[in-house]
Amino acid sequence: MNPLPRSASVTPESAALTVEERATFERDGLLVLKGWSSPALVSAARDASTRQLDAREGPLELEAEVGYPGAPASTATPGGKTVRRLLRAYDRGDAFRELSTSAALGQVLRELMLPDDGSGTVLMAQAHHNCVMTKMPSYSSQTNWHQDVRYWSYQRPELVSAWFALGSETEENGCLSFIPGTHRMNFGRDRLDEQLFLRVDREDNQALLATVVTPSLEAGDLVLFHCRLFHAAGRNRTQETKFSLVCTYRTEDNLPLVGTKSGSVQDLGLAPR
Ligand SMILES: O=C(O)CCC(=O)C(=O)O
Repeated sequence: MNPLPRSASVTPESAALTVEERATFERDGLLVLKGWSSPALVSAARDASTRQLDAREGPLELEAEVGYPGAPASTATPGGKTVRRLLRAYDRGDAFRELSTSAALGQVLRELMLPDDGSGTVLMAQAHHNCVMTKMPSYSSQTNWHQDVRYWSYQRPELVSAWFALGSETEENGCLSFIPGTHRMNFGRDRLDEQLFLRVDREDNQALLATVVTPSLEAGDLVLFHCRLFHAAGRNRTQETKFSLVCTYRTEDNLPLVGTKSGSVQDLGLAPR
């Protein structure tokens, strides 16, 4: 029998997170919740992802468009049509909606993002992430060290992303690595390259890279990470596509800036308890 998913134990009366979990997130900018999603929901999201990838259901983002190391040089070269993301995940079916806007997730996010008196609301930001990452064999790329917020435009760089593993994620298939605590640090422009990736040739950055963590994930695990936390991922060196749903959340008082991509789509409320 499958163990009860972690999310099922979250009730309106209970705190969703322990004091230690909240402290871990505050310190590291990262929290792994093992066994968060139910196997049935993960399986439905994975099946839908596989089906939509096979049918090339848009909107899609291709590896060649991103142009990261290892990506095909153009859409006309071998592997050039390799998909990196199924965009607009929320609109792609019930399983994605249930995972990304569940009441249980809302409770966790409120505990991490709202003031201690719990005032305010958390919204899902539709303009960023809101996708299924499809890391495919052969032509997937390497994502260098970056902060997600570098191209986002909000009043404050205070958003949290939720990464739902829809299968196992290991170094071999290109899982995420993180540099704990970097969400609380300030990085001068000279520590980043022209595309705002962390410069790995600098000694100060190398000292940080000695502290990297690479959590292996199983289907159903959830990773929450701060938008200023440096993270990276390798290529998929297996023969199987890795699928992960990733969505981003803001508090209602942290508004997207007018006229930017961040403010181009209406954000979404999470399910009430
Ligand atoms: O899976 C990857 O390659 C990394 C994804 C990521 O960090 C991003 O798209 O911001």
